[in-house]
Amino acid sequence: MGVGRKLKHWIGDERVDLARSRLHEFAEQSTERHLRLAVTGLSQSGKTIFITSLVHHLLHAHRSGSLPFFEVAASGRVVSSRDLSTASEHPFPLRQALAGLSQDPPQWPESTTGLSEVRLAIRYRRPAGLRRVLGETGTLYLDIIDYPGEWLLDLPLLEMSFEQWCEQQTQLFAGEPRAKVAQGWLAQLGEIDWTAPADPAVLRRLADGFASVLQQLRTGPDGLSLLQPGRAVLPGEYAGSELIELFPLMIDHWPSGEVPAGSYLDLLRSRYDQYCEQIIKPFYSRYFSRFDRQIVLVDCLKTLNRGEACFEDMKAALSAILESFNYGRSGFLRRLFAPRIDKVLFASTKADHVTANQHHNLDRFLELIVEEAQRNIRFDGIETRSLALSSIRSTQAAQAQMDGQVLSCLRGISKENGEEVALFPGEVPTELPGADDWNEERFRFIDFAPRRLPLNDLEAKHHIRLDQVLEYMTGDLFR
Ligand SMILES: Nc1nc2c(ncn2[C@@H]2O[C@H](COP(=O)(O)OP(=O)(O)O)[C@@H](O)[C@H]2O)c(=O)[nH]1
Ligand SMILES: [Mg+2]
Repeated sequence: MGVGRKLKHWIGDERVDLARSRLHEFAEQSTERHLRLAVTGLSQSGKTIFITSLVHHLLHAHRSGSLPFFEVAASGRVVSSRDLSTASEHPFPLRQALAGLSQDPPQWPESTTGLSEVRLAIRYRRPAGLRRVLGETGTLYLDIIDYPGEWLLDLPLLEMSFEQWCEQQTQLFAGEPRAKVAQGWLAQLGEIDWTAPADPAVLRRLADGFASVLQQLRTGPDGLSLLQPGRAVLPGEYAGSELIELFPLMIDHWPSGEVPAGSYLDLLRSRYDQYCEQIIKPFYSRYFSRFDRQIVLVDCLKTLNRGEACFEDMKAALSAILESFNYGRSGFLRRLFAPRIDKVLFASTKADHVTANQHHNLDRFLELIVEEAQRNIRFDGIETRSLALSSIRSTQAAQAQMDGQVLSCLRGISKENGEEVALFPGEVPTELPGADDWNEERFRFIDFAPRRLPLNDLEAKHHIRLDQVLEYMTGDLFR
């Protein structure tokens, strides 16, 4: 403003004065930019590894050439970057993850269960044309937030009463594999008089039982994802809290008439309301509403391996998750806060599990799964695309001869037994599989042990397309 005032006296022209002072203000504002980039996905989709590798490559972007499609890095405009995560309330375990991945033999990091964040400051030189107006350099403050996709599965509860939720879950648990896994637990529900005065210890036992049913469904052979309440699966900061001792009442005969105060049913119903008010809503208003852009990670290959039940369930879970970005439909999201996310990237992780000629199929396959959600998101004015990537490329291309033909194969170390394997993992379908496509032999995408991620001297071959992710999500801000 000071400069503007002086100019006014000197030039004596109101209009010039105004234009100059605006420019000056703009220049001041634009030396610093902030971006809150959220990363989510169901558990094991690859969030921790993705963030670890992305941040590692970013922190080396000023001197390694590992990000050829990330323009600010490739053109040598990154001056330096700093990790400011210690200032955060929930720091992301970057150092531990890197230590494991860079040791010999390298190890995948432990799985994480809550929300955490990395804070980076990236100092960059502006493109030549903008330097004169905006100054030589600028700083982007980049927060990357990791949170479980499972928590987004709770959003629909906000629009349902406890009774409606119970009815919906009863239908869901009538199907396999849920019915079989929950059988014993469901029988316990039948033994209780739900109108009798509640004993909190009994409710706790049942809630623990339900949480372990959900865990079994998640880790069992079908690897289910559509599990509620999300905090019973991944409690985060609510571990051990009474607030998450909640389960759907799935009984044949719902008690009729007035619900006596202090009864089991009364207590369970008020737990449900508390869960909505004290856990779901605060998550959206405190965290979700402050995200600027979102990356959703999906492990498409796992679901193809595990078969139809896993695949269909993941598809349903994913569309439930994507409701959180569908502001048009979710009117109550708008009532909670003013939406601010302007870009959503869907990424199919672990692309190193397939040969390079299948990456395009993997892009396409993910697109098919999220097609409808993407259409709705675009309608709301949000930019979106899908992409296959690998955070830590752990396989190498190889070739094999079979019946006189040359086949593209992969070589890597098996995660399960640590032995070197060479295999032809199969093709990624370019259409959603129908009931006939699920035969045992079709897909063989095995898990690999990580290839060592060096602490220095990073190269483009250590990942697949992380640079494209960075360019799409942040490229426009390095001006
Ligand atoms: N081959 C390969 N495996 C990966 C990659 N990213 C993740 N994984 C595998 O996926 C598992 C889960 O990843 P993690 O990041 O912990 O998932 P999260 O639960 O979403 O945080 C890891 O233990 C690895 O086995 C990758 O880029 N390549
Ligand atoms: Mg994790």
